[in-house]
Amino acid sequence: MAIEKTLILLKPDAVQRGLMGEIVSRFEKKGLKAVGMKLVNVTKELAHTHYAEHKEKPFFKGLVEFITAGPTLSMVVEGDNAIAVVRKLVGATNPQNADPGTIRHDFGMVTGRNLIHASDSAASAAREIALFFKKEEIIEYKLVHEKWVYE
Ligand code: IDP
Ligand code: MG
Repeated sequence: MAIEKTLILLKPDAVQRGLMGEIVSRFEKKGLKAVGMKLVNVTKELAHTHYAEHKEKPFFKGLVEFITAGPTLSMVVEGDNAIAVVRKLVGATNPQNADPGTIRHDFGMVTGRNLIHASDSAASAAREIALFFKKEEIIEYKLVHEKWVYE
């Protein structure tokens, strides 16, 4: 097993549309463990750092406006191969290309309102978790059902 942690942000559209519970529930039901969770008002500065790889893109200004437009639910989840598992549950960047059953397909219509962010690699996960969470905000604990999720 390769137990990993990954960063998930429920973007302001997900929060405003009342989809937090529905989306968090999907991660819980899958068997992932929430080890960090809080509402964050992403500042312009944090948005620029988090999305630095996109700063030359035409959509960058709109992306920063979107992610700073209201609170995000910021989460760290943990599990076997969690980075790839979460990206699969999230679906393709454009909700119209995302597979049915994924979060972006099931709740989204356009790329600029695609509900959720998830780290795309081990390096991104480490960088993004450190940007959004202090060490003491990550809670290490056992779930009683772990032996029924993993063999
Ligand atoms: P990802 O979130 O699936 O990893 P990225 O290509 O890393 O996708 O883009 C980051 C975010 O930037 C997307 O989730 C989306 O919110 C936004 N974005 C990407 N491409 C576009 C676009 O063409 N128009 C508007 N927003 C975009
Ligand atoms: Mg990305």
